[in-house]
Amino acid sequence: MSLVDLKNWVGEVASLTKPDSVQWCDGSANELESIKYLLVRNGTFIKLNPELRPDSYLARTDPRDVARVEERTFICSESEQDAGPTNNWMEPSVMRTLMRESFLGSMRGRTMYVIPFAMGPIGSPLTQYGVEITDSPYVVASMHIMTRVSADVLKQIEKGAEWVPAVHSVGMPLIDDMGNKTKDVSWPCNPEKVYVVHYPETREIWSYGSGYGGNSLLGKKALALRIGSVMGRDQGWLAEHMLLIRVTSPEQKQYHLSAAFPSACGKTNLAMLQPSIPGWKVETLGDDIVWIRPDASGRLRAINPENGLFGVAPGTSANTNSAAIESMSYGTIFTNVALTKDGDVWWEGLSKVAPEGLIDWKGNQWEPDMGPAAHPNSRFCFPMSNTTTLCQDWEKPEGVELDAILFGGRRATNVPLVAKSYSWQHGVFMGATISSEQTAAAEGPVGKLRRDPFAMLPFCGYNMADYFDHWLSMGESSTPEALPKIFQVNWFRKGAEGQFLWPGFAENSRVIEWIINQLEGKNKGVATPVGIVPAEGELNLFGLAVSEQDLDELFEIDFESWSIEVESTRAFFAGFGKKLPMQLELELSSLESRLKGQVPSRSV
Ligand code: OXD
Ligand code: MN
Repeated sequence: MSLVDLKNWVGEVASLTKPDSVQWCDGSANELESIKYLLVRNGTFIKLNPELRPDSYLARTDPRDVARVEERTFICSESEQDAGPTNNWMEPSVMRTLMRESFLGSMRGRTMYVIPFAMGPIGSPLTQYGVEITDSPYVVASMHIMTRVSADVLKQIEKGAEWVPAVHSVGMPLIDDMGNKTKDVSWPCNPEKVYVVHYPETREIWSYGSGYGGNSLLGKKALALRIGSVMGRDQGWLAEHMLLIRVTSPEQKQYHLSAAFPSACGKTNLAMLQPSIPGWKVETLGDDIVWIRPDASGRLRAINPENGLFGVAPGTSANTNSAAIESMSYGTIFTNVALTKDGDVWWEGLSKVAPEGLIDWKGNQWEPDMGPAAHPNSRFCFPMSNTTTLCQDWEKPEGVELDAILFGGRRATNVPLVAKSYSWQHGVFMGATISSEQTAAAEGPVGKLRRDPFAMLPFCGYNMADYFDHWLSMGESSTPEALPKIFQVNWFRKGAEGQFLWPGFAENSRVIEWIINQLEGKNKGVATPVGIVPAEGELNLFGLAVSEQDLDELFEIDFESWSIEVESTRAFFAGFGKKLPMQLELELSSLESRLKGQVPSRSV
């Protein structure tokens, strides 16, 4: 679609939504300043104390608009089968009628912003372009951080670059059909009528009723993952819910690792890891989304298409992620955290004791018996350039070569601390069978175990069984030597008393060290039914107080509970019917026979 198409489309959306005015964004610092000024004037932003936290703001959402709404997220492919059993689907023509009705006059009394943005460095062959239309200045300010908003995107479109049209409205017009005016509120939304809609064939996005980031910053989950995964299927690449890091060993050798964990399971912490073991260094390339493409030599190359971090605040502290704490010391937008007496922010886990005189995320004077002061899914949002652990090559247009891929989840039982897959196919099986205890990142019961294949359950824009197949085909198109090796990790295993068996955070560098030693062939590991785990003495435990018993439990593979896990995987796979790739069934049978067979289990 050309620049003329873009201008026509903007005109069409304006005549449907009927805003008071249309403003084209250019991504400049002045534009951001005036949007922030407007947000403070509207009461959406509270300016934090500039002496404590310069150029930073707090936004409080409507308490009904605090997370991604998966049951209102739709993949409207032409055929229902293409959306698959894990997505909500509606006939595209029916949804288009519904969207037209919803968006009709939805921006009355508001400004309609047109945001040209790039996912990836402008001009890079791996980059995708988009244009988001929104009536939310909060979205404009956040898109400035999370994507590259720039008039240069229009130049790329003029030169013929493809772009994804994305329309967003908070769904709360200020003037009704009769011409009556209503007063605006600090967080306009329409929570009873949320729709986050994707049309994969025409690569369009329409989002209505929610201002919360995951539903409204359409470059992120909607373009970079849902539409991105469809583009990847069609063009031979992968759009993944992963972090991306560079690890430098004491020998100064560099490795690049990506890792997929479900939402709010520690991707940002691993992305900014400060190793506890001497001589090792970790640098950040991305914390949430990675696009992976094979190069001419069959190596997989990865880029982070985002420009910022939108991380979960609770639990983040100088102990758990000191780099994140330093990186958000200025130029950060916080959403739904608590406000301190002196105009700074606070959340559960930032310090052991809550400061006195907090105002909670709903704007009320807070008392400890009132539940959390910050919403469990409250967020910080800062540009990649703030990141103190930023890797200088993070914007390299050709991306970095991937050496290892990690899959993880939040599992109190069964899954060992680390296991290496036996092959690419076995690694794909590990990704396809990720399950995790649910977090507050999405609406739904926290703690319930759910399958989240490749951590992509809410983000895969097509049939998940075809997506598994696409992963398998990526392996077939290269050689085992050129492909990254796949590992499964679990920092969250608990002992009989409900205590975490592994300290996690900075100590996870010990697991990374073992992984890299595996890549280098420096350690042999022990074959177990679920994969290769560290042999006795291979995991560097120097200076760490983990008891022998806890270590045994961390790697225990209990036949009974794994048999239940196998049955649950079988039932999960059955949901994909005939579309499930036969290689995954084979992997399940192999796991079953390894469990029944005599493969030695690890002794620590
Ligand atoms: C996120 C999520 O916001 O995964 O990154 O929910
Ligand atoms: Mn995420």
